[in-house]
Amino acid sequence: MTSSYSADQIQVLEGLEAVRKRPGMYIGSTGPRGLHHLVYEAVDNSVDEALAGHCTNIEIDINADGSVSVTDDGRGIPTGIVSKTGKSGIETVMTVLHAGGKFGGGGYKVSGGLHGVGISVVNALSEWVEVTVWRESKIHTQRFERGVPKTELIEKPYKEARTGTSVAFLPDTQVFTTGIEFDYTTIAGRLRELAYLNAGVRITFSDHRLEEPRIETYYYEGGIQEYVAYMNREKEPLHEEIIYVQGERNGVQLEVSLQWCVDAYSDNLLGFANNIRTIDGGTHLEGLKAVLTRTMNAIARKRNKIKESEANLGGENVREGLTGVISVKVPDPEFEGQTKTKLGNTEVRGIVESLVGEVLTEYLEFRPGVADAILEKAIQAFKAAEAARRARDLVRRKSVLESSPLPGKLADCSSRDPSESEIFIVEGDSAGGSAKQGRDRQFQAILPLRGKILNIEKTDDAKIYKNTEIQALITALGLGIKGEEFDPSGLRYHRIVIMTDADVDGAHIRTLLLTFFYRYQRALVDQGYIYIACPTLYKVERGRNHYYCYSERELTNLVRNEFPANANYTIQRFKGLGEMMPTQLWETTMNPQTRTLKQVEIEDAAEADRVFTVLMGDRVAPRREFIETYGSKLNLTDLDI
Ligand code: 0RA
Repeated sequence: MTSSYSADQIQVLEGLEAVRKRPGMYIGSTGPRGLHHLVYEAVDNSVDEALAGHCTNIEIDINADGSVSVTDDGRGIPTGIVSKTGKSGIETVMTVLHAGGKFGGGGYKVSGGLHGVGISVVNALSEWVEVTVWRESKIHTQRFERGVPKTELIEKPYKEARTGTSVAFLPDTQVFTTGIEFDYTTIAGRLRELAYLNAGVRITFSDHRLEEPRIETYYYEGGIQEYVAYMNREKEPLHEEIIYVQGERNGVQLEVSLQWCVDAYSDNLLGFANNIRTIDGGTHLEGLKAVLTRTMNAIARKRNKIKESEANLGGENVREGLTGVISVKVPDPEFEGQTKTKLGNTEVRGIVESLVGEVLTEYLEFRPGVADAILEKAIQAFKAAEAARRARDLVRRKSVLESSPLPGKLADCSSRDPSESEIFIVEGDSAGGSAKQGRDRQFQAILPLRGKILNIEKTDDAKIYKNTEIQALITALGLGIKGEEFDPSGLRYHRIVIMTDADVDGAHIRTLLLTFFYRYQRALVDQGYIYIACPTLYKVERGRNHYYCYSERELTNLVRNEFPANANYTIQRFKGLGEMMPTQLWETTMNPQTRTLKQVEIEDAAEADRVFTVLMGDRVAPRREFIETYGSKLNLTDLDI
């Protein structure tokens, strides 16, 4: 029979031969994904018929033999001869690549399958296909095997007033290397999605491979509005009514539905183009995001939710907690990217922006409560993002801190060996002066602090870093970022000595510094780097001898036990470190041979934590309670340490 083939027919056969030779080019793969594409391709043809307004029911059956039938109640594939191919419409649709949209009612093929290949590809890759068309009171059937017609188009009278198409096919085991078994859940998922995307189309799915067939129907009158409601079913909506936009411009059909939720923080926007899920996004999603940001900022300013001087809300702030579906139907879709799941048509962006912008603005103008609820959520998201950004900046500043010059008021030691170096943190400039003159500059550094340092317990991180005294501390000591893992190699001194006056103010400053070390870099305390200097309270002179006493008791003991009863002596009480001569300060407080240093230890970490919070935190009541309970048993110094 080969000799009777027309040129057209030869082309047709070559077309389907090409599909069989390189199936991956047409259906993506010859694995399970490609196998399931056959079903979707067949269903898409019926969905197109539904979208053209001619079909309301689509039935998908996995038959007992593993074949699949897709049946609709549309107009039925035309049966008359197509002049271009010289064959019936049915045979043309089944054997000519991309024949789907080339003849008939002039409408475009919207669904088009992932690769827009048409049902002839299903035919090419199936062991057999049987097409049944009910049309003009007749039933038409034709059988194909591996793309080749095996029967003529057979027509018989049909009494019932039925129209429609049924395509049954058994995938070719020669093509699908991983088998031809269909997965119920995979198909069900796609069919449900299609039902949501095409409101009013009833899709019935049955699996007859089981003794008891499994049958499910997907039918959503509300379309993508119901889709959003379904996705948000477990969440608390910020506004009851789902926002819905529908329109058409320049042949592009658009549908959008949106609902924000209270407790959701990420955005969940699904994009579809011609019923295909555009996983990689594209111009429709870009347009939607842009118009959402622009519209919500415009409303925010109009409703005085953000002031003139303030920055715009970011897109991701506006979309926080948003669930949305955008579905566009484009006459000539361009799918881009590796997986062809990104919509490329540039005209779509502007169409989405203008249609959604108009409708959303008006919708929210009439529902100020909804507008405010969405804006409030977005503003909260904005603030949270700001806080997060600040925190990140602080981390970035780490390098700035590390490389920033040592504070001018630091009198550093000559040694560069941290293990032998010590730093005295001194209260006030005058004490600082004495300490600088009295120290052994080889291994002792002095950092005078002006006034009281910030209470870190009551301050957010941003303020901590802005404080000049704390900046000086951080850079002088070579500390890292607050709370980050402690790196002792950066530490410039292995003895950090707090040297404050032996009075109430001195005790307070000491407490503030301890709180700082404990909260900023707890390891400094835990690993024993922190010391407290014990300045002398009294100088006792008797003849050519002098003595230093660190407490009242020491003074009493000295005078009572060491001196004869009639001894002449003078007692000098130091009010502050600044009153001491540099040599006195050295001898009494700084000279490793004669001084007393207390190393700060934390015995009960949890308790220490609580005490710092109670004593240095914001809440007055627990602090009062603590002092009332323990105050009488402790002296102020104990309390402060
Ligand atoms: C081309 C033209 C017409 C309908 C169809 C194709 C059609 C194809 C499929 C595939 C599965 N179901 C289908 N339903 C319809 C329009 C024919 C006319 O104008 O009557």
